[in-house]
Amino acid sequence: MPPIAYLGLGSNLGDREANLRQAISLLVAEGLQLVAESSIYETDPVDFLDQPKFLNQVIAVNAERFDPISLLRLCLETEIRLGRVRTVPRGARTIDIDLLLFGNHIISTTLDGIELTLPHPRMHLRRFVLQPLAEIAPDANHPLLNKTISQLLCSLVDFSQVKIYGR
Ligand code: PH2
Ligand code: MG
Ligand code: MG
Repeated sequence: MPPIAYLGLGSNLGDREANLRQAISLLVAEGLQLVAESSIYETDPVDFLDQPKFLNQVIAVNAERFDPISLLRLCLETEIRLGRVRTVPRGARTIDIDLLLFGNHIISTTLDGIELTLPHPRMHLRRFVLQPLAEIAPDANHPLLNKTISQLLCSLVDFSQVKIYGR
């Protein structure tokens, strides 16, 4: 079985839907094989509330040609290629690409100034991550909490709005 990685995509600036699509095509062009794609969800902002609504989506990729750091580097490079400028932490962005899970890896490291924590340290607290993730991988395991994604979603206390985006 090849290692499956789950990526969380988010956009709340510009043409949000086009930003998600372009992110996926750039990632695929760089050698990631798309295994599954959730619906697109429109979500209320969390953490930093005074910003536009997000579109969020989760994708599963076959990451056999990557290790966790090189995959994270690809995500960050793709954000830059799509014009992301980092101003307010957790604020508005054209595109955010977060590495949520990489197989069952548990990692906390910094390499060349890039911080990597796996599983993503806040993924289990966020409805805008767990709901799309549960759509494509309800039985995936959170290796640190030893719970499935659907179990995490059932006990989630984030009730911010996350609804399927009608195009
Ligand atoms: N990302 C954040 C902060 N808040 N809220 C929503 N709804 N969706 C996001 O992707 C998001 C957020 C920081 O990465
Ligand atoms: Mg993020
Ligand atoms: Mg990010």
